[in-house]
Formats: sequence, C-alpha cells, structure tokens
Amino acid sequence: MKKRIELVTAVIGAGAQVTGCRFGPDALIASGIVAALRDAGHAAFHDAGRSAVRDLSCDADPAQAAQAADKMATVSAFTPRLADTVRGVVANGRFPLVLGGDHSCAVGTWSGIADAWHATGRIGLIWIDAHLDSHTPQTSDSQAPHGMPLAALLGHGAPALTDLYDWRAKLLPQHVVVIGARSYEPGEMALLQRLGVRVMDIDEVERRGLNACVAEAIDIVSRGTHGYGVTFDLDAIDPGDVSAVGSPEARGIGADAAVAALRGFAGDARLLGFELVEYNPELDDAARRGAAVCRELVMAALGTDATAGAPPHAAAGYAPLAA
Ligand SMILES: [Mn+2]
Repeated sequence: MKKRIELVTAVIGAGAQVTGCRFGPDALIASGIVAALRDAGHAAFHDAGRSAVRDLSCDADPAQAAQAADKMATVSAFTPRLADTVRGVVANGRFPLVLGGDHSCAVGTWSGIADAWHATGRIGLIWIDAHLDSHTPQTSDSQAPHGMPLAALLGHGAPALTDLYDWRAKLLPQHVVVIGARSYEPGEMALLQRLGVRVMDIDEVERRGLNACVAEAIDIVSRGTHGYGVTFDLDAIDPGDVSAVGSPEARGIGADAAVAALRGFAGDARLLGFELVEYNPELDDAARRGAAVCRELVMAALGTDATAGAPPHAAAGYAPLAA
C-alpha cells in the first residue's frame, strides 16, 4: 500500500538570520518532487492554495530579518497557521510531508501532528541537524527562533510556541533523539541533558555509522509512542556536499550516507510524518546540487512500498477531501 502524501510548504525565513530559505519550498516543488513521489507509486499532491502556508514579511520588509522581536512575532503568528494545516492533513488520513522554510516551522509541523494523534497517544521525533535548536529566549544570543524549536516542542520557551492547542510539551524527552549535532551553545545542551534527551553527536555518528544510529533512534522514539516523525535540517549534511544552507557547519554527514540511512524509514508504518528544512536556493550551486540532494533524501525516506498510517480519528471539523 502506497502513502497518500500531502506536501505542505512552510514558506518562512524570518526565523533564521539568513532568510533565503523562504524560497526553498517553492524551489523544491518546482524541481518536480511531487512527480517524483508519484513515479515512486505514491498518491502525492500539493495544493498551491490550501497546502501552502506563507509568511511574506521578509519580502515586504527586508529589515525585518534583522530584528529579533519582529522575528519572534512573525514566527508566533505563522506557527499556528502551519500547525492547523498539518493537523488537517493528518486528520484527513494523509501523510504530511512538510518542506521548509527555516527550522522554526518544526514547532508548527510537530505541534499539529502531535495534536492530531493526541487522542491515540504520544508521538516520537528524530531530529537530524548540525545544531540542537534547543535554545530558549533566556539562552539565545541571536534570539533567532530557528534556534529554539526543539526546546519549544519539549515545553520550554515562549508560550506562543510551547502552548499551541492549549497543552504543553508536544514531545516528551524520552521520545526524542537528536542525530548529527556538532555546533551548539552550552545552554541548549544543558537543557537537553537535564531533560534526558538522547543526543547522538557527530562523534558518535562517525564512530558507529549513521545507519546504526538511525536504527537505535527508531527503537527509542517508537517505545511508548503511537509512532514517530523525522525532521531533517539540510545543514546536517556536510557543506562539501551541500552548500545551500544558511548555517553551514563543517564535519557533517555525507549526502550519500544520509540518503542510505534514510532508507531505514521507508516502509515503516510507524513513520507519521517527514519534514525537510533550511534549503536555501539562493546559496545553491549552478547545478542545483542542493535541490537534488533534497529530493534524494525525501525519496529515500518515503520509499516506494510504504504503507500509510491509519487516520488517527475522524476528527470533527475536517470534512473529507476528494481524492
Ligand atoms: Mn535546525
């Protein structure tokens, strides 16, 4: 059974310091990712109206990008819109594939998915990233919201990000694994360690291999949960393979190794959603290598023979969509 995939575009860059990743979702759609999923046998679609959530503040006011207070206000306004859209996708029995955008969009994506499944149980999350994204406003020097989404999902940070749907801690620490971290501040690692989140840093990835880390991560995030999601920050990849990110960090995961490891998710019915963020087409090379790697990562993770998860519940307020 193939997945019924709805691609949701999270068009936002205001959460980052380099905001060109707001062009990433549309560039990936234009690169043919929907057709590629269909060719792989999935029922995939993207509705440029209903399944696109857009923040255009950076276009309207370039100076906005530099102003921390405005960034948080912008992200706080965007997040519930994205959450509601993604929640609706799940409630309609579709598999959400979210294309960012800066990583602040993860708060909307996983709050929406967590709430959609909340009647059934908890979700787990595998966070693949060069960074920990676990700042709170108290620990962040830059105040950039894309450095805060994991903390917010764990219930720490600005209430506008932690309290969507009037409940906090969309993720429990024992249901979260971070893979590939190599650049972070002490405050965010201190939070994750205090909470007991399993962090597989780049040293561990290099020592054990990414496949082994992913396999253990699936085991952890599946334990006691209804299923799990994956959020993949493109900056997890080594800058030598992909330059098209706003916060590159040396000594990353090889693109080929990442594609191979993501095949570990294909066909796993416990996979409830997939998110790919931080692709910045303004920083891509002439051959569009970054976009190509993004497509390969998505295709590897979703595979060609995966089964769709059952709809969580016939949620009130979500009319069934025509196929
Ligand atoms: Mn990130």
